[in-house]
Amino acid sequence: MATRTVNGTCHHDCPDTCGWTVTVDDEVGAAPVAVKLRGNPDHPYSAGELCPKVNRFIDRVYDPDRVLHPLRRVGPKGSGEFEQITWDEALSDIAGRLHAVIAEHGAEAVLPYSDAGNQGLLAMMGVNARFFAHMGASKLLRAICGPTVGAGLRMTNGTGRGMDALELEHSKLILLWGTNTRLTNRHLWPTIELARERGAKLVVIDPIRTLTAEAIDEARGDRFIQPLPGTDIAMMLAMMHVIIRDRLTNDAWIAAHTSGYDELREAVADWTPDRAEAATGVPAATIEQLAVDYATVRPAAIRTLIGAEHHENGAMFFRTLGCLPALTGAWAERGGGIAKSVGSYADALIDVPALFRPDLERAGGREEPRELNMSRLADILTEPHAGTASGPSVHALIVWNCNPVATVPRAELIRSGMERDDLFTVVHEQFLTDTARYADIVLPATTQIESDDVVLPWGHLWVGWNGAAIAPAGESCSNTELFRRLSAAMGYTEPCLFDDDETLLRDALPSIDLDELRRVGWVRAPYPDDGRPFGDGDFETPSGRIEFASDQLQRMGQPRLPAFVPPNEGPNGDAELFGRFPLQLLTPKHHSRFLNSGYSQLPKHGPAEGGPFVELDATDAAIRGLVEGGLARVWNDRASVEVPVRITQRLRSGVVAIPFGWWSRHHPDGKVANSLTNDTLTEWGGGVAYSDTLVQVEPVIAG
Ligand SMILES: Nc1nc2c(c(=O)[nH]1)N[C@H]1C(S)=C(S)[C@@H](COP(=O)(O)OP(=O)(O)OC[C@H]3O[C@@H](n4cnc5c(=O)[nH]c(N)nc54)[C@H](O)[C@@H]3O)O[C@H]1N2
Ligand SMILES: Nc1nc2c(c(=O)[nH]1)N[C@H]1C(S)=C(S)[C@@H](COP(=O)(O)OP(=O)(O)OC[C@H]3O[C@@H](n4cnc5c(=O)[nH]c(N)nc54)[C@H](O)[C@@H]3O)O[C@H]1N2
Ligand code: SF4
Ligand SMILES: [Mo]
Repeated sequence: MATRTVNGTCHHDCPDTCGWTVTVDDEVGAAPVAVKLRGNPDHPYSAGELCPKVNRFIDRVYDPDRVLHPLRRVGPKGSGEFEQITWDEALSDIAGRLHAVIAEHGAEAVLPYSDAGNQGLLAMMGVNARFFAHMGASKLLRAICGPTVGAGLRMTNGTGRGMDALELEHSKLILLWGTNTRLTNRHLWPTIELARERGAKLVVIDPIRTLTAEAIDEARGDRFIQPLPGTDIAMMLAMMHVIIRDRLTNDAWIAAHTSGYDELREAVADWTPDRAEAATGVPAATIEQLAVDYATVRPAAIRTLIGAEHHENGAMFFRTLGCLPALTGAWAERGGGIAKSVGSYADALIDVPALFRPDLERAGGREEPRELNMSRLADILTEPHAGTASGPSVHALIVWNCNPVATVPRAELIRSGMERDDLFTVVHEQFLTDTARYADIVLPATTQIESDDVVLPWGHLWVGWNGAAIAPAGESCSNTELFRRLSAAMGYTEPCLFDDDETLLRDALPSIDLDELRRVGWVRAPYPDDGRPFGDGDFETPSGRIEFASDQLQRMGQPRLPAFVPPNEGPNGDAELFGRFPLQLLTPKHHSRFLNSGYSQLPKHGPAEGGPFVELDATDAAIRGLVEGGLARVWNDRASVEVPVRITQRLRSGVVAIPFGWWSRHHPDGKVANSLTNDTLTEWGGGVAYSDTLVQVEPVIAG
């Protein structure tokens, strides 16, 4: 066997952006075959380990269910009945339909719809932005994951920037706040263990006793804190109350680097731990202790990702969180501050105008097209003019890099929108996902080992090269190649729509030596040498200081100071709704073999995880006559979902959970967790509150 190895980088929407090595069998006369994919032991972050999702990636590449040819729908939308067609037929069908939609309704009736299914630079940002800008199509606000964290912190710090999470090795207190590190960010765990070996204490704050919470060792001073979902802001306000009351503030740092401190002090004066206990369900004494530890054990770091942004008050969560290190001056110390996504460090390497070519959008004096929020797909497809004050209904949907029917709130309404006869849908996919089943045309997509790319990470700083190890499987093509083909089929002649991958990468990343990157495999995005993102004490707010009081927020009609506004769809919101639906539903990432909805269909992944279920605590179950393993109906005004019951000690009474990531076909009644979830947007930042969902649960009586 003649084999060679090719280095690559995992493309998944995952903080770890691991380095891998693919072994390819080049047997003479046959097409090269990938025979092995393993973690690259030299990778500076992942160091040779992958994860239960990707360890079997080769099986995914060669899975018999992969879409390998263009398909045209022959049955009703959603039926999954397709016939194989040629690329030429597919492209001419698509171009014909798009031209007709544009002629009748205008280009804004076309909606590009994608997310980070492949977060390679080419795969996510390649020709697609130029193609749709040239067309004048509606724009998509991709804010279902992450932007709200930055938008919240920006109101306090002037930037979404934070610590490199590897700096946690220097911390003596680590708060894992709304992140399930051992499941979602497993390659950071060794750093946390290293800090613990050096004496760091760990606090996990999560409404679910997660896999990460299980690592808590109370004997060594660690703690698990379990607030009710959407209530953490009350706990932060009480922490600030205690820190100020007990004079644990760093007054010199506050005087030098912050503004609005007097107003903040007044705002938290009546936020006693008792009051926060009533809002959060966390004992006042626990909050007192957390506040004292946070202010006195140094350096103290808060690690967070995106779990807490998915609430109606998701932006304010991060705005308020940002005030904690400012009170104690934690940013001054190495290992102190907030570690969140570090995507902005690598993103700063992108020449944005060169890559996205926003000038195309306004070509010929055109107005900038409207922007539609991806989280409101249900409305967008079912209400005319939804999501914006003006503009046509959407009549063409081009989907790639995501599976919205399983991953976006109000799945049942999305389905009914996708069934519309006057909607033309194209899906570029590797598999016939819940979304692809609704397509008029399905186009086959390559996997990560079938094309070159550069992956910009958001969980660490190592930008990774991805080399194509094998040729595209079947007739599949990469995302950039797709948009070059569509450009030609549409008859477009703008030259930049036809840039090849190498040109795109060189233009997009002018400061990176691509040949060197290809040779070494990775390059580190610039980050301060002393480990402190704000070591100079400068902040990019209008005042140049951390803003406890924010004029900007006031102008936006938001509270000027950190404030706890309970979610409307929650125990302290709409009382009538809560009366009918008294349980808070979380739909978290739960399975170690799943990455969002991208793996549940595979034979070594879905079956090994069992199936979907609803988890609830023994008291909530007993009141309702629910028994372990029995079928339950979980419902609200949006949908009703049937799933088996799992009685658990992971949740407090009043909170239930259904894992997200399963497809329609895995659910007994075909309805996924997101059928139930809330698509209310966060107060600012454009995020979505799928974790503020109220439901009721009852047994399904057979017969
Ligand atoms: N195995 C696996 N790993 C993954 C993924 C996957 O699907 N599977 N998905 C990847 C993606 S796309 C992302 S963005 C990252 C996300 O990484 P994380 O942000 O770590 O993951 P989430 O599960 O979204 O949210 C983390 C935790 O937030 C908690 N949470 C929800 N509401 C609240 C609240 O009000 N307060 C507090 N304190 N906590 C709350 C949830 O219970 C959950 O345990 O993970 C990535 N990694
Ligand atoms: N209820 C609930 N809903 C959630 C979440 C939750 O925790 N709970 N998490 C949210 C979060 S954080 C996120 S990021 C979103 C994720 O939502 P999605 O972005 O929809 O994520 P996936 O389900 O992984 O779908 C990615 C798809 O891209 C395809 N794909 C992979 N590589 C390529 C490629 O190169 N080209 C093309 N064309 N396709 C490719 C995969 O086959 C897969 O079907 O879901 C969100 N929705
Ligand atoms: S999914 Fe995440 S943990 Fe798994 S290999 Fe990819 S980057 Fe690493
Ligand atoms: Mo995400």
